[in-house]
Amino acid sequence: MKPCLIALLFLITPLLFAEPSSAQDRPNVLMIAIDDLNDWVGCLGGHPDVITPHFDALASRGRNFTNAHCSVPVCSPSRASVLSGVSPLTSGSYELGPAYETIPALDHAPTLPGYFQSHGYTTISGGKVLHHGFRGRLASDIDLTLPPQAKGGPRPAKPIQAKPPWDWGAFPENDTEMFDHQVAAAAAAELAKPHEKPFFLSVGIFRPHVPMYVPQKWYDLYDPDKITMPYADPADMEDIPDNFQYRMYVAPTLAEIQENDQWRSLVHSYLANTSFADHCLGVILEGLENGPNRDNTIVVLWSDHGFHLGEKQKLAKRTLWEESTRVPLFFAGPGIKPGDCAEPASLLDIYPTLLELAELPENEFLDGESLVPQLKDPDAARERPALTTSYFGNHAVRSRDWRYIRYADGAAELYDHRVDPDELTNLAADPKYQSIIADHARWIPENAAPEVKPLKEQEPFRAGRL
Ligand SMILES: [Ca+2]
Ligand SMILES: [Ca+2]
Repeated sequence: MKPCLIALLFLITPLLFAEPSSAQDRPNVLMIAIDDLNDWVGCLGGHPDVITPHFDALASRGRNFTNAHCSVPVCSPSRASVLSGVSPLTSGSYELGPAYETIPALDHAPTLPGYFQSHGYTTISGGKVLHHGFRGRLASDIDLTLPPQAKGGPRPAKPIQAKPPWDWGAFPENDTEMFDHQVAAAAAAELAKPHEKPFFLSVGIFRPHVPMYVPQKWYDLYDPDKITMPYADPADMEDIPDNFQYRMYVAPTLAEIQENDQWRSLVHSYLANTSFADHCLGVILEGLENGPNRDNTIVVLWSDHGFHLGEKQKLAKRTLWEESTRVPLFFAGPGIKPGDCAEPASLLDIYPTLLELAELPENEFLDGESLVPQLKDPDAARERPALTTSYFGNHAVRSRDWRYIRYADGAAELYDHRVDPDELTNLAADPKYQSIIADHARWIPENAAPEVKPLKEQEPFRAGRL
């Protein structure tokens, strides 16, 4: 090469790579995904009895987004939206079934780890991050997959309470037998090591997802006779449209659980499983704390959606109420000062936020909006509410103070969270709130993508499996 060309290359190279720092100087990312965890976390105040010291410690050393919501209240589409940054309203993925790599709108949308990898990061992943895993054309997005490769086990030889997956109880004997504990320990070992390149480590904890099996010691944290039961007065249902009732076909109904006198035991189990998930978080964070990456790692923790434990006569997910949409969302790490933020946030915002924190360029697919202004100042206002969609055409719009729900048939609900955090009084029919409704309704999309149907081989996911 001629000397003048070399000189020219030296001149233009910094322009070609207009990113402000070299890959070597970029922060690591630790992304922790919890499965089916609602706001029953100490620092979110969703349940007065829950014991979650590690969630609370992480939230208090970073930004706790107390008004964060999923874009779809069910596993696979929620996770596909977080990992692609693409809204279900763009992708058409509203239900269990279509895997990331089978959704046409995501054909060229890089996964979050894949995008970091293409900018010089080592990618490590373990446990349930994408619902169907990083497979097919996504397999190369992950450099190192952590053991164990199976999810959610082990399971007892015989059901304890009910038919799996809707079973729960004390099993196995020790934490170290739990797959979640094993993946947490493997992640901790990676976090405790020096790495040559910056890393993007994603780890998924399966509990409190059903079947809710955890060792007895987690049940022993709670006295089942003294735990606070969710508010589930049938009268709460009188002021809401009934068009969403028939959808809840996967989980048992509250009435069935109550007939079998199992409701208290189920709530006890969810608390125990949540405390076990908290234990796994503690294992992961201890690895980070004791290693060389502590001061240069951004931590983001989220759950894929919430969970009903009897509120509005419901168990599980898929509704457009607070129990189903609200999730923990914390960011911690270099430059992030502690404090709560009550502005609405969506899990879709994780992707653009991490890109901005790591000083990587945005890509063209992202539907969310960076939360960096709120990481700098928790009082920085956000105009955009959090939008949640469940099945095609049903939407919830959550602003700082209000939840507005509109179903495909036009039926609506409106709740004032300043005075009604449990969403007991539907104000949608009251003429004095019509301007509030109009202000929220303008966020409901006119042209949501039609639903992507699952591939034939994925039909079992629609047949009632969680
Ligand atoms: Ca889930
Ligand atoms: Ca009501």
